[in-house]
Amino acid sequence: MVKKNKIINKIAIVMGSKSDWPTMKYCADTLKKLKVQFDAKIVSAHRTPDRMYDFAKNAEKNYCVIIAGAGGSAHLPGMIASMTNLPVIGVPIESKKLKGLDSLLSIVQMPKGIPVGTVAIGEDGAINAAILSASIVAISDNKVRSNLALWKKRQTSSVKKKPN
Ligand code: RP5
Repeated sequence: MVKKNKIINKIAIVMGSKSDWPTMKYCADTLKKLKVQFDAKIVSAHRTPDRMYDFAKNAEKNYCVIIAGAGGSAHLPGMIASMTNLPVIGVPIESKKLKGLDSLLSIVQMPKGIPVGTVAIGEDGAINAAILSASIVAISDNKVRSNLALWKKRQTSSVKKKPN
């Protein structure tokens, strides 16, 4: 994202509730490891609709990617995607009652025209959302590109050839 010839390489992590933070913290921790700048905020589609509107309408001024985590009737990623041109990655939070299947289906089944890139339920999805957003930042940021390459190299070398 380029603003007045300045590249914006900051990510926004938003979540519907404080109760989503234990999952979304994996996302934040992964971005920290990759040395990608981010802000984390609580923005609820249902409980704070004005905050959501204000965030989504102004996000392009400060961010290049939005990661939105939500659980249950998880409308936050899709509603934000409807109000911005930034890429939106949706993280389905593992809900208590339906184990996150409700969150996954709410986030992934967007109508054509309003995409949300949806990752796996819970911790794995939160971590992958961070890596995916870092890949987007890496298109225009060489430092993040090399951090990401190193992180992947370390991951590969950590896989043993034998189970014992
Ligand atoms: C969603 O409702 C949030 O994203 C959260 O996953 C879920 C439950 O929220 P709390 O009742 O725990 O605040 O909006």
